[in-house]
Amino acid sequence: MFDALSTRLQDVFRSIRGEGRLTEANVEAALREIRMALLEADVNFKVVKAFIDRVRDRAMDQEVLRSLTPAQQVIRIVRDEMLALFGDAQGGLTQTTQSPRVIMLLGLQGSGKTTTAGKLGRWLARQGRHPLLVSTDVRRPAAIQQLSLLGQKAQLRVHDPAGEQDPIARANGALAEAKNLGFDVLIVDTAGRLHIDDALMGELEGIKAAVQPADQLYVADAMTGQDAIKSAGEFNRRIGVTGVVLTKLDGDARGGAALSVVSVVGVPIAFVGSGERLEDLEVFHPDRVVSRVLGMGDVLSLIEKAEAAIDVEDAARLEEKVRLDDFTLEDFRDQLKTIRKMGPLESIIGMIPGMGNIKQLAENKPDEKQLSRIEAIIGSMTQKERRNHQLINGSRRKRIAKGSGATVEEVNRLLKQFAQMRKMLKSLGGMGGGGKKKRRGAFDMLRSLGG
Ligand SMILES: Nc1nc2c(ncn2[C@@H]2O[C@H](COP(=O)(O)OP(=O)(O)OP(=O)(O)O)[C@@H](O)[C@H]2O)c(=O)[nH]1
Ligand SMILES: [Mg+2]
Repeated sequence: MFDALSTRLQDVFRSIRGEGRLTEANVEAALREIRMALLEADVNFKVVKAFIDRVRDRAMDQEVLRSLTPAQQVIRIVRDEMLALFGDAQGGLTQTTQSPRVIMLLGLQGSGKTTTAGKLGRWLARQGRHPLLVSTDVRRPAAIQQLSLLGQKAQLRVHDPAGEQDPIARANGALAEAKNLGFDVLIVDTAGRLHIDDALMGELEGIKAAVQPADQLYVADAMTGQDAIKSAGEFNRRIGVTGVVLTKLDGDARGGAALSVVSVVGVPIAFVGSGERLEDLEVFHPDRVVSRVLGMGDVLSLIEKAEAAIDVEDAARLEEKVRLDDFTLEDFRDQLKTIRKMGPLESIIGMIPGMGNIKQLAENKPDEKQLSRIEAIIGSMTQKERRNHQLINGSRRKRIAKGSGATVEEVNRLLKQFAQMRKMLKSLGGMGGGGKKKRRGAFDMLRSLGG
């Protein structure tokens, strides 16, 4: 989402790094470029002006200009000020002792409220919480059913008294059920409107008064940019908003909305949604986003994704196999599956520092289709072959190629890659000497990418 902004800012930084000494004119030129980049990324113009003024104030200091590393200092100032745009608040839910904790989702039509309800439920369940979901959207005919389907998919309980058409009664009923059955979170989905209208506000006020949510999350479609933020302000004035969920950041939203929310609305970004799937929800971490925008990679998010996808016991078993030189094509296939669970390769590559803006990577990146082909080839091997790749001679290669619709060259290439990977894993495993302490070696490897 921040690709264009990120590329432009990195160009500016590269050009000032190229100057041995920085003059006021250099800095002013860089600031002009940064200003344009932010405006083009759809950051609110008032926010941009205040931001540039603050950076200029600090960067024009003679101490900065005459220091030995003026460019680095300017870059650090930009980074600090960008972080300051997000205030002190971190993402996630508010602190509360309320039990059950009630989370109410608000927002315009189609912004992603219902989807976010399902995602949040899954996210909470994964942390050992017991969420109950309820829809109060009695306006759109299929809305209640949509939440029930999502609940089924995420294996979450949805409160749905058949025939109950009063939003407040539905919310009250859900709260009572949560208390009776021991659910510790209640997620209340609400109806959306195309525009803010008094009927909707009245309804939301009623629900709020009935269930008294600890979190009132405003769900905003990032693709609508500044408009989304304007309505967030209106909802905040009339109902109250504790945090914003920015959805659809996977699309071609320019991301500027994210940099403007706190300054314009005065509430933190709690979560971001980056896809239609239930797992496409992340707690918002300002520092990571800023690092990403400024091209410092987003290794922490990458590690979290890896940790969510990789089972620790599996990882330990795998390391043991590598150590014993017992890593087979079957394991190789499992690894591919794990990588694919982490999401589209593009988004993973984008998080690795220094990789985000390598242009030719776009052409050379291993694509999803290739991965499916590899899986197909391994799939048409016999179990014996998968467990002992050395068995796979010429005639077996031909048979495997035929069975998977691949060419013999493709099979050869795969076997060669596998042999290389095996060797690489072996040498990596060898360095640590194995043993229990190196259990999470794969994560350490990812971590080391950041440092
Ligand atoms: N690409 C993408 N699509 C999303 C995301 N979040 C939601 N959507 C899609 O946006 C559409 C609308 O989502 P809903 O969750 O139904 O939105 P809503 O706010 O509940 O809509 P109403 O109930 O009609 O007000 C659906 O097609 C979702 O799949 C996201 O983060 N990325
Ligand atoms: Mg909905």
